[in-house]
Amino acid sequence: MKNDLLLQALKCETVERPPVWMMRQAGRYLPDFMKLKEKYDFFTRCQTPELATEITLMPIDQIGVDAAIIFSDILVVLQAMNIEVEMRDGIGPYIPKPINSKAALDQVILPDVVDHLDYVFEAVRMTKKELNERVPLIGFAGAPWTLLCYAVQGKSSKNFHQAKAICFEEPQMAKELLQRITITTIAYLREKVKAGADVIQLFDSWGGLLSPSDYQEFSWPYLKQIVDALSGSVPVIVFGKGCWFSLQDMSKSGAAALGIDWTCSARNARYLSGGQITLQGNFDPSRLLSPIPEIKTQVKQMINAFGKDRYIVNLGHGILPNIPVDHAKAFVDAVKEYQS
Ligand code: 1CP
Repeated sequence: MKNDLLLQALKCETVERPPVWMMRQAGRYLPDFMKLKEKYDFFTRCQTPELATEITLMPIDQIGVDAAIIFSDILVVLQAMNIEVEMRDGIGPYIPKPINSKAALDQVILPDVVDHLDYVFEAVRMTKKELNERVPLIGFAGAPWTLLCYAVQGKSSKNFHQAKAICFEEPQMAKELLQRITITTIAYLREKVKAGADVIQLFDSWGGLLSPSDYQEFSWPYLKQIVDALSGSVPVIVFGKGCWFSLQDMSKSGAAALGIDWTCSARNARYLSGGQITLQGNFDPSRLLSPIPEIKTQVKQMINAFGKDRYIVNLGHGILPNIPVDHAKAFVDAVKEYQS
């Protein structure tokens, strides 16, 4: 691997500078991506390995990040489980028949992931070939809790009340769904690793909606099963947005690194995670709207706060669609210019 900074940081090795990549770096704000978006709908982009590969490589060539993340979506796992998912303009993900009853749950299958999701594995193989060992490739999945949120609520929501209602009114049903998602996700990620993914990141984007004790019941045990199943083969990064309360458990789980959002200071994150594990984050994505000199100053301060080792520079959540490309590039350049 020509640039293995990310792998070094995940092994807690001493690095000349920390690696940098950005969550959701492969879409959203890049003009070339917007052009493809006019021509092909969302799931066509995911299901066509040539397109997924092209999109995955854009930020490597145009922004200079130290890792690629395969272009896909966390919701493809639900599709494989016989849950119909559409991507609607102005709404985002839309599930016409939400899983909100036992009858609906009966329709949810444990799929053969190779039959249903081979297009993802093909995209991983093709991207690995095109990358030609320039930088590592990250594969990903959603946490079972975050996928349950969409499956039950049927679309995005500020608070996912219907998803929570199922958990608290019908906990056995919710847990059955969480377990089926977990089993499918493990099979899916094992195939992604077989296809060539060097690192796996798990996104628990809605974990912070749960109380710490409910997180222990409805999210963490399922995430932990996935970490246990994968961490022997590749480094696993766990990102729970708003999940500062779980950093201690996560740090003892076998995960190689933990993602941090911008509401948690570097100092608190290091304290809560025990000070040994690699951390990733946590620039406020909106901060990329600041003038470039300000971005550069704040990136330097952020690296000083986390420390250059056991650290992966990233945003605290996905990049926003309205970020100017030169600002995203300035964020990456600031890391490359870093001197302690
Ligand atoms: O037509 C389009 O381009 C739709 C926008 C879009 C894109 C570019 C969606 C719909 N998904 C994606 C790609 C995507 N999604 C990636 C690919 C790699 C990359 O862009 O770098 C990844 C890693 C995801 C992961 C994802 N999807 C998450 C977890 C990360 C996060 O942002 O919290 C979540 C929650 C989703 C669901 C989803 N898919 C798409 C949208 C708009 C959403 C979020 C909707 C919501 O706010 O609930």
